[in-house]
Amino acid sequence: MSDFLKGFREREYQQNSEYLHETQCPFCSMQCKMNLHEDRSMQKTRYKVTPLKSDPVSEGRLCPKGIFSFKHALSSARLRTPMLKVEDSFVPVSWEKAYHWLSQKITSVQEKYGKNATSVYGSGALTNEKAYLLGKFSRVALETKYIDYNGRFCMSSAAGASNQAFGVDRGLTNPLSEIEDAECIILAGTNVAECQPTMMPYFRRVKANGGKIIVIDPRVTPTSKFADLHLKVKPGMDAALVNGMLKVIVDEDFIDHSFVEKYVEGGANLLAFARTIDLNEVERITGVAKDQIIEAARLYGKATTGMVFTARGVEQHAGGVNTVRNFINLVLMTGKIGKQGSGYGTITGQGNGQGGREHGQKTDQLAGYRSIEDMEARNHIAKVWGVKESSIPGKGVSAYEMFEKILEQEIRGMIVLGSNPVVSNPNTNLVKSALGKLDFLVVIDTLMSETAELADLILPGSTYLEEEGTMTNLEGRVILRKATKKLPGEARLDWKILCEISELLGKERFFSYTSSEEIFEELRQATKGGIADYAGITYKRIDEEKGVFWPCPSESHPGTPRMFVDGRFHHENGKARVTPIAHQYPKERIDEEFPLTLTTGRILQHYQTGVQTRITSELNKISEPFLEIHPTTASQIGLVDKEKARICSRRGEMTLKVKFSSGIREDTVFVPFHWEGKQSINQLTLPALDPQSKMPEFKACAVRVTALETEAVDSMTEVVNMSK
Ligand SMILES: Nc1nc2c(c(=O)[nH]1)N[C@H]1C(S)=C(S)[C@@H](COP(=O)(O)OP(=O)(O)OC[C@H]3O[C@@H](n4cnc5c(=O)[nH]c(N)nc54)[C@H](O)[C@@H]3O)O[C@H]1N2
Ligand SMILES: Nc1nc2c(c(=O)[nH]1)N[C@H]1C(S)=C(S)[C@@H](COP(=O)(O)OP(=O)(O)OC[C@H]3O[C@@H](n4cnc5c(=O)[nH]c(N)nc54)[C@H](O)[C@@H]3O)O[C@H]1N2
Ligand code: SF4
Ligand SMILES: [Mo]
Repeated sequence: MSDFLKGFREREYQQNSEYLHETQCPFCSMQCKMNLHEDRSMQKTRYKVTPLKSDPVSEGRLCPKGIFSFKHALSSARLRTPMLKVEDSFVPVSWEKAYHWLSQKITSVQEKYGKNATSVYGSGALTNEKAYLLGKFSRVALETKYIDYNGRFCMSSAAGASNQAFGVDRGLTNPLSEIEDAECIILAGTNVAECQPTMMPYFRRVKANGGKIIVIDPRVTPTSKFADLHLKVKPGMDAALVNGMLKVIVDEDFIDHSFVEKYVEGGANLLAFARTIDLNEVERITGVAKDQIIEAARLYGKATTGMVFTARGVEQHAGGVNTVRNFINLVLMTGKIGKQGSGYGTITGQGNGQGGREHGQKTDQLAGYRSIEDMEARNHIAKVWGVKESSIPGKGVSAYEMFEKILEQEIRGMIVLGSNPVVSNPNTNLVKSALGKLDFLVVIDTLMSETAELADLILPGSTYLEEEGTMTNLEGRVILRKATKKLPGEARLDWKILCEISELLGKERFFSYTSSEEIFEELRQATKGGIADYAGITYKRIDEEKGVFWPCPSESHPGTPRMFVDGRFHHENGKARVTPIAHQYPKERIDEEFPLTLTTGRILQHYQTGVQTRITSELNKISEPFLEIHPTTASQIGLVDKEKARICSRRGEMTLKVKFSSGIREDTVFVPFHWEGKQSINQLTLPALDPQSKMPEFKACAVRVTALETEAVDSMTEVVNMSK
């Protein structure tokens, strides 16, 4: 343990049996800092959480998920011992036995079918240290090319677009503190009020300063209610909507000509394309009135400063990369970037959605956002790891495609860390049947997830309370989370588990870490000179400076809160790139049989597949699965508010309680994805992937909603796997 961390532990104070642990919320990308109070004065220890006023990101705020975030981590439902499946039920076993079983499995699968028959599935919830270690574990310990992670569903389209346009992908190009300097904000496909609630006050300040907020979303949300202008776009049609805005911006000359000339490549081409756009056609295909498009373009175009934010609403589409590029086209053509209060941001989702996508969990990537196909990058990483460049495998396939590889019997074994793919993938019927075909499935989790239930071996890992490490928040700020509690039962630290499995495979010399900080020290070397350069960041600096923004190439470098200052972009010629984007329709068009578009997303109380929040009664009791539908559409079908209806796509069918909302488009229905089993909407979603980012089209597929005959409710709750 470093002196500095020792110092921290000593700083924990004890007062009337009350202990205070400084930590941060494990959930979304805001990573709000908080204090966990532990009161041991009574027979049963009591806990509560309070926000940390000195946190520059949350500014001392917590949302309900944060306030109750200790519940799952300290619950009796925590996994406390390894469990091996014997004849369909789990039997607690010792670590020794678990590892013995696992090493035999890995060895026999690899001997029979080759190293690539084993695979790894990671997560954007993991610390940078674990994300980095998992990438190394898969390439050095398992020697497999098959590694990918749930961030594929989360960030990859915006990442792809940013890399193409700017030559680098860092969530927000500006710190949150600059939002208030923007005169106009565009929030496209992002429901901040429910998904990053503690970020809302930053936008409130924009309004207080006289700025305008535009929200683009097919439905009224707590975020859109706050907007000055709400464009209720048809799901999947955002690229067309932006083309409409670009047309107005060109015609009314809101272009920043000198910026485009100096710093942007492809401007003339885009201008010529934008002139050809027909606003009436845009109105027809997007469902947004022409006047509203013109108003939005004027608000953003006339503003001297402005920021555009996108999230999963525009990114989780088969054309997600192109759509985000079009939003960035808007930003670059108006020169609103690289300045105080002007920039672009994809609002990262998971706690370490940003860092998780930088250090090698992506199949085509090595630490520091390096490409696994770049010889220089491979040589650099090989040196840091102490292996031969030629021993580092090439790229495998994306997250969903790994399940297809299982069905093709190319993958025979899988280790999952920090994800629940049987609930979070599209078309989960396929995912479930794939997992059933594996020779072995190992899940390292802290709670019994639906994926863990299907495992052959469950290994009890660590939560945010027990494990120190760094997380990179939505701003690109690397922050340090300290360990505060002891592990329950026989649970072990995730990173130690990875090191121990490496040892089973005879690779202990590459994984001989004694602390998370030691892994971070290696990560610094591995990222040095890369795109996401952490070389200058140390635990000590993070603590003293309340986080350090990457890129930070040396210890004397201050870090980079604002990117692209003075128009310096990261492509070789220093210029950013714009390009004409032709809109595309969702892959599955509505028709007579399936006349409505299903879009999916989140609600305030639950987190992701719900494993961590469904067991918290304070959060769970105020929410239940539902299907949001416009009353006009509902009455045409004969639905009654709050009663069950049947929803059906080409891949499956389920029943859900109906919730009327006059705020949603009449041609669209919305279902959150937080529930499992028969209530999991991903039974119905479409696995169409963006060809560039491989992100699935979670946000649009064709469905039919029908009324349920009351007496038939029971038989119809059975999920019909229509793909069989
Ligand atoms: N409460 C809560 N907070 C979370 C999470 C959670 O599970 N629960 N998860 C975290 C994670 S990992 C992520 S990725 C983020 C996600 O954060 P968001 O992306 O903000 O959340 P979503 O609800 O998935 O989608 C946002 C909005 O997109 C809209 N939308 C759907 N289709 C379209 C479309 O075609 N165009 C446009 N413009 N909008 C569309 C939906 O109506 C929805 O309101 O949240 C993070 N925070
Ligand atoms: N229909 C639809 N589907 C979606 C989306 C959507 O908008 N619509 N959004 C997609 C997005 S953006 C995302 S990010 C994914 C999320 O999908 P998942 O990653 O599958 O969802 P989580 O519920 O976050 O699962 C995390 C699991 O890991 C465990 N866990 C968390 N942290 C740790 C840790 O540090 N160590 C260990 N050992 N275990 C840990 C939790 O207990 C939980 O079981 O879902 C995607 N799926
Ligand atoms: S905003 Fe996000 S990080 Fe902050 S308390 Fe809520 S869920 Fe946790
Ligand atoms: Mo996400």
